[in-house]
Amino acid sequence: MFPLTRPAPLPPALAGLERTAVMGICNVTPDSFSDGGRAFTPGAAVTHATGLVAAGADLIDVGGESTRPGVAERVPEAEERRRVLPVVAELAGRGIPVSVDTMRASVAWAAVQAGAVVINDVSGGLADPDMLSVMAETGVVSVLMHWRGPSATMDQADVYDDVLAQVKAELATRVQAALAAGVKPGAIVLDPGLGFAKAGRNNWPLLTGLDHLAELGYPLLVGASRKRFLAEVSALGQGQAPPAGRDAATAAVTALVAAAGVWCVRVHEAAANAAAVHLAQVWRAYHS
Ligand code: PMM
Repeated sequence: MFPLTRPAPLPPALAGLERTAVMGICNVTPDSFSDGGRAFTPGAAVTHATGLVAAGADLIDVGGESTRPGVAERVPEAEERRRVLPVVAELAGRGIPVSVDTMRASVAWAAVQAGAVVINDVSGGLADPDMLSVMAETGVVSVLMHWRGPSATMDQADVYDDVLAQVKAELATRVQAALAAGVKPGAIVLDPGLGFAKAGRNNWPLLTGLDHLAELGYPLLVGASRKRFLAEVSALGQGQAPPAGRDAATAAVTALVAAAGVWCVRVHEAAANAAAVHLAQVWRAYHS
């Protein structure tokens, strides 16, 4: 177990949390892999997000671009803004902490102006040369995920000798780039990027080796929710379980990584994951 660390510049409701935060996913897309289409209009997205908060989510991650392996096409910037910004503004206006899931610096900037308190860039600042400057200028909590290229081709980038050591080293490189761009160390959160350029077997060393990633000195975010590698464990039917049927496995992972001390889990379903986080909080309290 490593200490539960959290990034500094957060709204009081999140900064005061003594447990892993639950980040509810609100994909405003017609094509995300597990929930695409469910929250495609702004009104439906807000309803979905407030339902996640009612079920126990501490913050909501709003995204307008699918990252589905192999097939995701880039969404034009104007369309991404049209999807994301009204939802960010509405949720922030209701006092809900909002994260924006985007690889575009301009969208991240506009979302922070609309009230977002976290920038979540799955490319770790690699997809848009201006992203790290926006992270630095806004000063908000910034998630740098391990990434080896766009979703359309990332499955081919899944080549590792030692996945844990290489992901750790590549995340360290992103941290150096962020610090060089002026991002404050206290704003940085790291994410191993489960399922991104990682075949099923490559996700497990990352999940079980989180203490090694924590040695980098930054809070961690884990996004295992409903991902394909969960369905590959035999009890779930050798890859047959549909994404929403992976919620039980997701909650099990949440309990384990929350007990290990991650800052945040990014999940599609809130109730079971919030319960898992609370259980892990008790577990940590009794752990000597
Ligand atoms: N996974 C997805 C999208 N955004 N962001 C972070 N930080 N970590 C992740 O693992 C992550 C992410 C893909 O899942 P989705 O299509 O269900 O949102």
